[in-house]
Amino acid sequence: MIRDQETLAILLANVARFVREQLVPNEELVAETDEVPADIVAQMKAMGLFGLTIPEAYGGLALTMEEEVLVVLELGRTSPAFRSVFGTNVGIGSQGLVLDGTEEQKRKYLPGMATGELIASFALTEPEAGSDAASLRTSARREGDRYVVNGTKRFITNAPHAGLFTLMARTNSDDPGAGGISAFIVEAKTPGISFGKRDRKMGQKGAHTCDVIFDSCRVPAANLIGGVEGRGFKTAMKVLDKGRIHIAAMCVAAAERMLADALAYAVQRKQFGQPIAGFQLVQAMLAESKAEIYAARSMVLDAARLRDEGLPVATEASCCKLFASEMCGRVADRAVQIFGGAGYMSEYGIERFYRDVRLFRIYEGTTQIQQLVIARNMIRELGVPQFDR
Ligand code: COS
Repeated sequence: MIRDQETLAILLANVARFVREQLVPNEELVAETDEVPADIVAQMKAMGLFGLTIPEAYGGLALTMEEEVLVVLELGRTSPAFRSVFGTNVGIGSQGLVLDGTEEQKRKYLPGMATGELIASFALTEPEAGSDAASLRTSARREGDRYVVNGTKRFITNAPHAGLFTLMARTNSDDPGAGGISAFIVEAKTPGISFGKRDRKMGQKGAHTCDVIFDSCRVPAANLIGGVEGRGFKTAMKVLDKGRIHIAAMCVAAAERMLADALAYAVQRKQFGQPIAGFQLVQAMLAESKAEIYAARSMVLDAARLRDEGLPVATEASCCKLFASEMCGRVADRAVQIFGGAGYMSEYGIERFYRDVRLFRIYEGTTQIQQLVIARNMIRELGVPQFDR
């Protein structure tokens, strides 16, 4: 739902200019140094990017899902690592609190997240609990006015920079499933938290992940999100519904960028006496990519509008993430193909995108998890008794 077309247009134009003038020229530097320069992070803060989705009352821009998607469609036209700097504050790191936190919790933590002073990470995945998130083992045992947390979280985006974690941990050891899980806000400086070394990854240099280890870490009971035990898994799933639409928009934007680069290359690169864009087999790759991007863009905007209307969008979010991330992978593959030998060479940049976008099919739920969510929801909607749990 777009609230004010004029203000949104200014924001989108500013973001597009920032991407074009500041981010794109620094893509290679970030890939080489594995760091986003501090002055770029400072500009992101000044533009309010850390607080895109945080309610205005806590200092954010309170974008609707549709507005957020439109911003991401601009932001994503560069290396995905740039978005990661503030991505967890906009999405998975903050939204548990926004959706289910108490007023007091929001007042304490959201303003810092909105300015970017506090980096928020989402700590769900564990060494033995990836796709099967409900099987997580990190425990939070109540002792007086504290919970004692023990366990290890894995591949946690922005953990090396985090000021706090939205942590999912098991408060009820008698319930091994989703119902035994609670969500907490845990400050990164809490004694008992330590960090693994930074993971070395296939791509997305400049975006950092690592293990987070909780060893008898004592978290105030006041930091139980919403103040109620056993709701953490649902909080995580709701956060991921939103996150999956956001990531799908990232996929569309990255695919648009790769296609633009491939098209620009195809019209200047000559073989057999003419630009390769004149050959129908190359045109087929361009056209397939264009059509698929258009389909994904339409899906993402539709799902965003449905969410803004307050409708449940778990199925649509998974459809978007499934289709857009797979589409992005196909476009990346075709873009490398259109570049030919140059596509394999680092200096042309397209192989870097090819590696960077591979993650889209994996994080915030693999393609296979999206398929499972969609099909299970379809079957449930039928209400056939033998499929009832
Ligand atoms: N919104 C609100 N509630 C939801 C929900 C959603 N989108 N999805 C599930 N729930 C609820 C269910 O309704 C159920 O509650 P009840 O028992 O009260 O009915 C509870 O959560 C458990 O759901 P379910 O039984 O579907 O859980 P499963 O363990 O069978 O499977 C999947 C859940 C596989 C879908 C989940 O674990 C998942 O998404 N895994 C991928 C995790 C992921 O994306 N990780 C990426 C890393 S984080 S960046």
